[in-house]
Amino acid sequence: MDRCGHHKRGCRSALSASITLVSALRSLVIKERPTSQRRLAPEPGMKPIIIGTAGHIDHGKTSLVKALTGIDADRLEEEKRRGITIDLGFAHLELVAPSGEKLRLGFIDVPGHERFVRNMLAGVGGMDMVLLVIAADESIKPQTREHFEICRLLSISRGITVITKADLVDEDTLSVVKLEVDDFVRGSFLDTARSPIVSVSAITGAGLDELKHEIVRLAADVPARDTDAILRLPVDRAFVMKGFGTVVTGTLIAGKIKKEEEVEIFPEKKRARVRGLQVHGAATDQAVAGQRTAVNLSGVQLEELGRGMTLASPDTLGTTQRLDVQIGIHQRIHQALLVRQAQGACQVRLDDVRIQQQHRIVRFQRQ
Ligand SMILES: Nc1nc2c(ncn2[C@@H]2O[C@H](COP(=O)(O)OP(=O)(O)OP(=O)(O)O)[C@@H](O)[C@H]2O)c(=O)[nH]1
Ligand SMILES: [Mg+2]
Repeated sequence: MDRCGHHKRGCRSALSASITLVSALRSLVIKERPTSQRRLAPEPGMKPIIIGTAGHIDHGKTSLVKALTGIDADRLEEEKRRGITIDLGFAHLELVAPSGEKLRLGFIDVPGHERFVRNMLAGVGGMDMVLLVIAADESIKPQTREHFEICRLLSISRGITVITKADLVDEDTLSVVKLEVDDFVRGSFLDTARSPIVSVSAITGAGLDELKHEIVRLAADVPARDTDAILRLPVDRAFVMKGFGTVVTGTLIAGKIKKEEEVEIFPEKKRARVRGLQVHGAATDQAVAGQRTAVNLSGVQLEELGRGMTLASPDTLGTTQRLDVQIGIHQRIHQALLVRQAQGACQVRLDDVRIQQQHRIVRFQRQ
């Protein structure tokens, strides 16, 4: 790709704006807790923030999470063997903002490989902010675009663009990549007028402090989640843990969950008891909205659980056969959207992509 010429025009002002922003933020002070304290149960009053990664394969998402938190989010043996992320990975870090507010950052690391985009999709729901990771030696690639569009379609409203592998390129190349990225995110939730571009190296550690400053700055605007609302925990993993039994994990998106309480698993409407709870790997009696939570359940088998289900308080949710669906189309897809009702089935067709359900379209309205 010719990185020069085209991108050199008209981008200086945006670049200088981001430099001004960065210098203004240097006055922030962040206190980091020693590693030995990081597995303690979160203190009450600590603000939970969920941060997701996004970006092309091998652009350094997992390495960045590890450089920030010290935790390797690639937990599967196959991931370690192949050197790629396959499924969602998790890590956490506590920071204290200059205001004294304590932040509990939960990271969700997603795979960049195009074949695992379904797993990426399962991770992005519930994120408070995203780190869009772009490698300095490759710049914008297909899954950079795809993940960015997914974040936009899911209305993620906060994020930071992180240029990784800054140690692999010279200053001139880095500047050109920044200009390309500036152009790419213009007009979006990552526009440099409100979201910075930070360049880092997971190898040398360069830029990591600045990135933490920016995370803390954005975290201040993340609204607190409603801990008094009805408990809802969408399941993103279910597994059996030796000596404990069935465990599900997910981001608690509303309400709170307590040890020993009864929960209902939707849509199966199966009841179970909360035998144990963990937040970021530490045992606790209660988890609140915004926290990454693992729930040890009794009265339910692994086969009855899976990604996509929701844990809630008994009798608080209902299942339905009628949905209002708003279909958003990826900006770069120009093919016509075809929605039709055929033989009692609803068919949504987009070029060669088909979504077919044995349900009926009651009304279709084009906006
Ligand atoms: N030189 C250099 N190498 C890096 C840096 N960050 C990551 N790498 C290397 O790039 C390769 C891919 O890094 P990962 O962190 O696994 O990339 P990823 O984006 O998580 O990859 P997927 O999850 O498979 O999409 C590894 O060999 C890393 O060591 C960096 O800042 N500098
Ligand atoms: Mg990875």
